[in-house]
Amino acid sequence: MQVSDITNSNLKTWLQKWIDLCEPTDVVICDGSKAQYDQLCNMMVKSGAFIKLDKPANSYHTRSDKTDVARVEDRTYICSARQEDAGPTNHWKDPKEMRAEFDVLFKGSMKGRTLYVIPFSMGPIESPISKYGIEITDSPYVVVNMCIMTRVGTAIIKKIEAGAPFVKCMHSVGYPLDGDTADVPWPSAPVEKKYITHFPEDREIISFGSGYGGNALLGKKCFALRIASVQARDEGWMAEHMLILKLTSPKGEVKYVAAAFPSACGKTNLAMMEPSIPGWKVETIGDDIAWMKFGPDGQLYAINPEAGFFGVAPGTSMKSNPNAMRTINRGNSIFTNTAITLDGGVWWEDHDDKPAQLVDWRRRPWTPASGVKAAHPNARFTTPAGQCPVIAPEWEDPKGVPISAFLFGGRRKTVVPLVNEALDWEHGVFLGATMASETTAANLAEVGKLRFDPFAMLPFCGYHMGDYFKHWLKIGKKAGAKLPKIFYVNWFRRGEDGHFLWPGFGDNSRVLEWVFNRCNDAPTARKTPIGYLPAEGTLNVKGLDIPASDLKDLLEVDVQGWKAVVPQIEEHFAKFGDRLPKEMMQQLEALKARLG
Ligand code: O2Y
Ligand code: MN
Repeated sequence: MQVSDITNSNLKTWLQKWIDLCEPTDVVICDGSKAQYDQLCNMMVKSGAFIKLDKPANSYHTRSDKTDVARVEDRTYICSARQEDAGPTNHWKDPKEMRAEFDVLFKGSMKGRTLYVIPFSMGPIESPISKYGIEITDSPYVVVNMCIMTRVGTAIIKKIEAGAPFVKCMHSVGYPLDGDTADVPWPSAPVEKKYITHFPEDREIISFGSGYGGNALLGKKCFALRIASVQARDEGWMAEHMLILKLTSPKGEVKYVAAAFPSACGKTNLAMMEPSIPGWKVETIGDDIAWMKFGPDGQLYAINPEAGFFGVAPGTSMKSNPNAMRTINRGNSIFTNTAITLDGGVWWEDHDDKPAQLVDWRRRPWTPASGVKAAHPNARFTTPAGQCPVIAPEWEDPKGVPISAFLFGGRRKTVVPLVNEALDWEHGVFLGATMASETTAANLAEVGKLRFDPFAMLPFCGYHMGDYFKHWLKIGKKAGAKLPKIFYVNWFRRGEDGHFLWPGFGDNSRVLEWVFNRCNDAPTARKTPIGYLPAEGTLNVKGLDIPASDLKDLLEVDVQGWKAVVPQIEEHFAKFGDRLPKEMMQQLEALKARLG
């Protein structure tokens, strides 16, 4: 297929505008085929950008530029028409000024390169919850990653030709090959030229200068969260930074749980967890993003809009996440910024193997005595979700799965109990709005200082966060809605000597069991000033070697600790000014009154 074959004038005009501005040597429309994927990987092996691994099968390794290793929040902007609509938690740029700057930055930015057009679907192509996008990019690395992370194919162009709306996603690494400039393995632009921008009113994304992860695979954070959160607000659904898991009880009863945790809090591990309690089963629907719409029965139905996992490699092992390791080991994966072994495999910190010699992510020889990390801490694997051994058979069901519970959580050494059920929906929204982790304190005065990350959406909400809280409240008021129950969990509580009070990993299934039973209205909770906590003896700790004093600390209300947190919540809420829904302050006042 060629651009001249496209009849939809909106799509054709948009493509032609960028082709004319970027001046690529070639234009290729991606068809999502294995042949095209293999051809691009082979081309990158030839150019030195990719190394073909001996294991896992059909897998590749690549290393980024050392300055282009993660999402760049400082260079991420919401270009809404009015600054106040971006809100206090986003960087903002005037859309007209930003577009004028892009006219200069993109001029000739693809000289000497191929411009790829990637038609993709977020979610199963035929799902009423899914949405379509077209990403233009000059990075073959982005193309092959998008082929794993989304559903790519010319069928999407047919849908657009038939009138389906689409999100416009424009990307360039910002490294033209004009004059004598030679190509490099990982082209990118200096940080002051990097821009990850979102035009919410136009449903458009423009990204310049970075080839890495969330900056460049535009279906993920840019579309599926920042733009989709705006679409969800306008259309009455939810786009959330949540994993989705399927929980089956020993009796065969099934419930679906969606959980929001800040980045790097173990969402992928929880989504693929192996329960330690007999008879319970966890299967995966998604590990990062949930799109949810009300079904005719009033329940919220969720899909995973992605088709792959873009997981953090360091820390992933047979102990922390055996099913992620098994997924990767089935092959067809791309490893970015990991180390490589001398026998053609990959390695990262906390990997199960203990190699004596490696090549690190900076291409240097490495041994355990080197004194530096072999893999970059944000090294990633990109791997197809469909080959996860515990992927639920219904993970691509177009109608989605009905959600029974939402879990929120952060990393809290103190105060926050292991599990706490919201008193009602509005209280649950308050729990989401006050989600926080402790900062790693540089000085003693900062100990206990919280970094708030409401609903784990701080870097990902495409509009004013006060309005986002309002949207959650509105969802709770939908007539006939059968809403999920809301819980706040904390796997990271520590004792005074610093030891973890809760073993975590597969034992988190014990908390899931309590949540499951509460969704069936089991009388296993006691009402406290902060919410419903497990009544004595109702959390399954059978076979667990945990001191009674640790269990007590995990499940009691630290009244003094909560009182100390209140001023930080007040400071956090003050940021949202008059866009903070009045219900949030009422919830805070009610909490204060209950604490006494
Ligand atoms: O650094 C990046 O670009 C990746 S960020 C990411 C990737 C997968 C899942 N979640 C995240 C995140 O930051 O929440
Ligand atoms: Mn994430």
